[in-house]
Amino acid sequence: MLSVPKSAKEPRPLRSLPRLAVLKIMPERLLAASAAPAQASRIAAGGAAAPAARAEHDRMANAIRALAMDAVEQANSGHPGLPMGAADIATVLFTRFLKFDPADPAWPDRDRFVLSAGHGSMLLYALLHLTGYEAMTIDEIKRFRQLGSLTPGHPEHGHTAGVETTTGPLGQGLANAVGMAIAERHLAAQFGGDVVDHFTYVLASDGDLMEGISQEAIALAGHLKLNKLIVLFDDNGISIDGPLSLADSVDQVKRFEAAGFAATRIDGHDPAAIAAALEAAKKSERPTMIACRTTIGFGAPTKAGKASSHGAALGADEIKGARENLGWTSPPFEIPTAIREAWRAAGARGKPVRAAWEQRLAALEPEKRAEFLRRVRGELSPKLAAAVRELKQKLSAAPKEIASRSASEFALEALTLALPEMVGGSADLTGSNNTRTKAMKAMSAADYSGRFIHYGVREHGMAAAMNGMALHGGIIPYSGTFLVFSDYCRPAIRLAALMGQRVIHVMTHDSIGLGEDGPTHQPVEHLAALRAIPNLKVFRPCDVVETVECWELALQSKDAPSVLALTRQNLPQLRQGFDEHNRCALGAYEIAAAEDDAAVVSLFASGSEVAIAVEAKRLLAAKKISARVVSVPCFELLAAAPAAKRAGIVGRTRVNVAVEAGIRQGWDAIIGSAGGFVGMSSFGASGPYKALYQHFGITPEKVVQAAVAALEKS
Ligand SMILES: Cc1ncc(C[n+]2csc(CCOP(=O)(O)OP(=O)(O)O)c2C)c(N)n1
Repeated sequence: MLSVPKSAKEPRPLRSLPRLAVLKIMPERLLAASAAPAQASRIAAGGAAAPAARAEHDRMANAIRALAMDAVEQANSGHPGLPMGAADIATVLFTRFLKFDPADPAWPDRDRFVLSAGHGSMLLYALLHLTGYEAMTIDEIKRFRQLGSLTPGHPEHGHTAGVETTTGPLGQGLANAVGMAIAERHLAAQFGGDVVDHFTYVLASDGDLMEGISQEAIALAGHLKLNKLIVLFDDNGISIDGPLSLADSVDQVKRFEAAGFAATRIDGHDPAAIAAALEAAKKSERPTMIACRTTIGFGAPTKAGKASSHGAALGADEIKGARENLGWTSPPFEIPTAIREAWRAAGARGKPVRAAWEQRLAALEPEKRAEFLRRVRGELSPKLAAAVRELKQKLSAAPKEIASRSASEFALEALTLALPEMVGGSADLTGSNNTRTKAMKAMSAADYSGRFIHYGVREHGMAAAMNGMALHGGIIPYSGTFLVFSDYCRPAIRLAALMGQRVIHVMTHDSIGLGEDGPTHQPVEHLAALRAIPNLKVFRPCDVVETVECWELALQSKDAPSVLALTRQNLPQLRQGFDEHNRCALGAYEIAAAEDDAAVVSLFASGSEVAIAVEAKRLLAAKKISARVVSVPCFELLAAAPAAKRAGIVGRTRVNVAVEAGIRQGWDAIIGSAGGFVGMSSFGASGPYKALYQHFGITPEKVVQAAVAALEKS
């Protein structure tokens, strides 16, 4: 059999060579295989299903291998190595452990399976096909990687039923899984184990574990003792450049143990060992990592165990040899009936389990059940509108001159009461981000009902875990960090936008206005960089009323993430009086009209610079130049507004000038390339913020100068 170290202390053997001995005996084993016994008898609610005979297991795993190599060959592109190597792990997991029902891919209490190594997408597509996800037909497998197919190069959530999260950028899936496991524990604490009680499994590769985000994710998971998180590490010792030894010598078992995991090392081609490790993991009081030693491209005669099987079609000769090694005699894309039936039976295991869950849900107290379902569907409570109205009424009665980060806290005090699904947090900047309300308890291993997560200094892990929570459902995650550190969150924010997930990032200290911390902490290009991400809403409210309105819009944004860019410095309340309508809803609006009908200048600004524009308007009036001011809290909403409305908001004055304490990029879409711009074109500097605004020329006087100069040219 395979040489697998028994303990974490033993050195890893060289694994760059195919294990021909194993491959040679496989056909004999397969010859002895009998027809698959009906698996329906294995259905066992709660516990693991009974093991398949070894020969049957092999045939089922080989079905995955065959589909993977045939689909990649047909597409002449893709990654056969991982599916072929991890087929045994996946077969044991999906036939014996995973709680799922292909008839209802969105069943809220299903176990989550995350393929973090998204390049191995054919593993997932083969599993979805074999276990009976209706849409995943053999034709879709044949159309692997073709435009419009359900089988894109990397798994895309929302595109293919059964794909829990979009993976491909390594490390993200693992961190998403941590978020899913947090969501499970939190919702179980709120709604009880009768309706929320599932595991989160993640298959992670060497690449996943080399990415820095994996450290943030596993450290958080270990700290929170997420014992229902089970990481299956496809420990094949190969990445694109060749053997892992070229670039890495981490003992992953020790690393996970140090983070608070139970960790073990097994032979990833031994179904009994895989099952035993999963059994133990399910009972663990800590999260578990199972390092499954596998051979990449298992079965391929010359490419198994080598990087050459990682990411390219194997080629006709190699596939022929693999078929021989595996004893797989069926033509491409054909699965023998007995094997197909065995897989379908595995897919049917979940049906009675789901029926039992539905009964338990029905037995819940009606109000609790309705609340659970509302939250799972992602519907907002009518309490939100009432809370926003009340906040705006309070502000019209007693205006507040506060920083928009404090305005956000003021909003959150009411919004988090209205929406118990809001789970906040901060990457160790709680007191600066103002994201924790007075009533919020911290979430901890001892009490998962807490609604505030101390993420530690882990912005990337935080953003990816938030994606996992949103994907899980039942939670609207929001976070806190400095806007400048959006760079540290960006890959996860991009995926939230791609997946259309409602996560809300509170990002404070949004400009040189943060002052003394200096240029390392002062965002300059960040608003533009975030606005460049499709389907991300970047809000930059100008005062406390806009902050409340932007929070409402972010919460209503069911299919897109949001960033709230907020100030450290105080801002005057520009919006006086009570207006029931959300004036930010179209992304921009005229906040200060010209006194007459003869406006020749439109001043556009966001956030803290709106007050500067309003003052510039007053100075222009003194020069008998009529101007209007448009507040632009959200570019994306303005761009999405009906054309006529947008044109009305932007207006048609002779001159447009924009002012924002960031770079110009992006503003031309609103002010035109001939418009004037007052903002930043370099990094900031350390100093008191008022001195910085003077130094960088972001002042009402400079706005006036820009307007006058533009008028002279026009
Ligand atoms: C963040 C990120 N960087 C780089 C890549 C490109 N890439 C895809 S797979 C891979 C490494 C492959 O090694 P491993 O993760 O061990 O997968 P295996 O070879 O076992 O399939 C790389 C660098 C990526 N997908 N994501």
